[in-house]
Amino acid sequence: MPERLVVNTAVLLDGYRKMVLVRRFEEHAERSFRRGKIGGYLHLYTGQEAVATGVLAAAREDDVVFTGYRDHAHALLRGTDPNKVMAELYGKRTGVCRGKGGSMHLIDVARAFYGGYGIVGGHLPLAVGAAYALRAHGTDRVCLCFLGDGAMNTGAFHEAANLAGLWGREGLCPVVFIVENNQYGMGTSVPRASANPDLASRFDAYAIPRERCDGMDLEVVYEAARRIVAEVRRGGRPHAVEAVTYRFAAHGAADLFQPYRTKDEIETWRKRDPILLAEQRLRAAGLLDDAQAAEIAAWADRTVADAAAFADSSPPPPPEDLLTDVYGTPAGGEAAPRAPSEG
Ligand SMILES: Cc1ncc(C[n+]2csc(CCOP(=O)(O)OP(=O)(O)O)c2C)c(N)n1
Ligand SMILES: [Mg+2]
Repeated sequence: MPERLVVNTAVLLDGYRKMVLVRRFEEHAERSFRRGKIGGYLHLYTGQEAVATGVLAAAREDDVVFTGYRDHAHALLRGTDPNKVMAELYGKRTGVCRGKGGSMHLIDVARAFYGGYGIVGGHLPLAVGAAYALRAHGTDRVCLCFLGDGAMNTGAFHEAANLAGLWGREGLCPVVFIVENNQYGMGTSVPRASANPDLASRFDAYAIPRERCDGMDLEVVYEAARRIVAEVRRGGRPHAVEAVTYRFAAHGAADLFQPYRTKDEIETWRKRDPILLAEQRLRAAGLLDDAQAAEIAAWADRTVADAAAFADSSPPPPPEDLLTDVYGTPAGGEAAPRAPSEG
């Protein structure tokens, strides 16, 4: 039983509810993928819930968020309607990207959620550029940039981290890098892929302050994020946190046999399931009983069932939408290319 006191009742209880919703959402998404309702790729967040939940609870609504392709939770936690997230996975017109982004490319600009990227590390330069723009435009908004352990081995990471460190000297790069170290990049463990597996320390090369936290513990993540976000907002300088976590799910829905890890390893991490930890702590503090836990589970199941029904009954995008929302129309520039059918 965890000995720590509950540091923030509202955050822990609200975060617990949200983590249960994310877990149920992902479980349903996997079933739908197996039944052929979701095409393409599907990467689940199961096991990592405390990271995005804790960090985003510490952010302001107008702070901007970037992540990779394991992005369903980030969209849900940002407040995107679960119906629209599910419909996007189903490739339907009612999806948050009108059915043309899919699981890996969720974007909800109205909630300052800028995606959702399938190219590993591809979002890092964008996030750093966005952070610079936020400061250059005189705002005090910060950019929250989630990335995987694998993304740290891409060239884009080093370019982005270098510019963040450089611009940060002038207080012009308010970005928080949140490394979700879930121990694997596809089937390759961190020690097999990284010359220096101490991921947090790799930010030293770019003069970016860094730390590591327990990514399975919602309160620990929240407390770290609250302090870091406040500091980054104040100083306009980047900061990195490596959240040590684990994905219980396969890499993607096509990763069936997982020969790269043992059942024992998964079971060991499951003892620190972030939802279990939060639940134990809430119960120990007298903040949750069986009836409330059942009510939360039922609410999550209902929300997910409604989202699935909405997605199921929604139409796919019509063929004439093929090229809409693909290219922008630059101010004063040429219009977007027309669809072939338009001649
Ligand atoms: C540039 C690029 N290289 C390779 C891939 C193939 N790929 C997809 S996921 C992945 C692993 C990424 O691992 P990590 O960043 O740790 O994220 P996680 O899947 O653990 O969330 C790779 C190599 C890709 N999508 N993009
Ligand atoms: Mg990883």
